[in-house]
Amino acid sequence: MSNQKLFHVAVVGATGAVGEQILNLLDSRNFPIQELKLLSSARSAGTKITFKGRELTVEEATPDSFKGIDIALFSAGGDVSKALAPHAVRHGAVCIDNTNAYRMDENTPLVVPEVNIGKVAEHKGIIANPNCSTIQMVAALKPLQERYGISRIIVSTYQAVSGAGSRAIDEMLRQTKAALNGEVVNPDILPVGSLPVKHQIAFNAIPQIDKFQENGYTLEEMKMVRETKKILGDDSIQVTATCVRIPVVYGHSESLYVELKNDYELDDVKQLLKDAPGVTLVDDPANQQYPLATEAAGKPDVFVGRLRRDLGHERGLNMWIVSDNLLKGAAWNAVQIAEHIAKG
Ligand code: L14
Repeated sequence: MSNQKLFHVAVVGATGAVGEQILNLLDSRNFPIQELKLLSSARSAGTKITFKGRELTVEEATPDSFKGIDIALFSAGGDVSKALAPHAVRHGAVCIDNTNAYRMDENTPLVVPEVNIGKVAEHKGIIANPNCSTIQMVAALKPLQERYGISRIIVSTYQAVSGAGSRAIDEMLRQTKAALNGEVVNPDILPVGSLPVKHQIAFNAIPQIDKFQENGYTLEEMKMVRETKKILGDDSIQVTATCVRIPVVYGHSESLYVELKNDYELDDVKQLLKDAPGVTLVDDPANQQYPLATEAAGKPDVFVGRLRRDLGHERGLNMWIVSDNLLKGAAWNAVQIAEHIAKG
């Protein structure tokens, strides 16, 4: 389309694990770009990145970086979003924020396009991209909520190290090699870079993602609780979560138990999930087919399987949900929102 409007786009956190995927998607989706500005912290400024055959230099993000920008995609951590998104808004940009900074802000829509794209219209400059684990869960739950209603959710996650950034990927690979060589493993980043105590991730499972809160839950677990209610638009849904880091590079997996408000037939649930946008049903136990992180990696969809009724509760349902945490869990969800805005 030759008369399509072209946009001035800024990517904040362009050198990070999510930023890299955002750039890949803007490229492969042929996002209508007039000007692309790559921004980062001072630490990564100066890095060269090639986009559509042109070499771009990453600049340090400052309040003035956003002059003339239409759409700004933030994934450089909550502190950067808190400091700079208001300036981007002041300069007239729409911000799509991948961090935890604005998700629970009442003026900020929290959007998963398959669930609540209509909320984008209510934005006041910032649209929040939900937490990776929450996105894949609500994408699978939305059709069930519409059809049966949801009273309760119990979820345990098995989260990939890439969620904690490219340095956490390096750490996991380095530790794995060291352990296999019989060398000492020196934990350096996980579970939380800014906290003093570190744990080995190679050949391990760490029941801590993000910082602990006063109530004994981690912030990641509380994000799932609060964001799920906000996105599904129902504060009365009971949600409880346990979030665990495992030595997988790409793809979060989740064991989900959901209690529905009305009776269901398993075949109907399967059909609903088969028809749900952005969801792929992989559920064939006879042929040992179910969602796997290795299969989901690099793909945009949310994969659902292992569907089975709770033998002790008629309206209880178990399932296994897997998605690429850097794609649907972050970059793809953000670019979907950007595409919606670009369409006008
Ligand atoms: O709130 O797997 O967006 O470490 C992104 C990284 C949540 C934790 C967020 C991870 C964080 C996630």
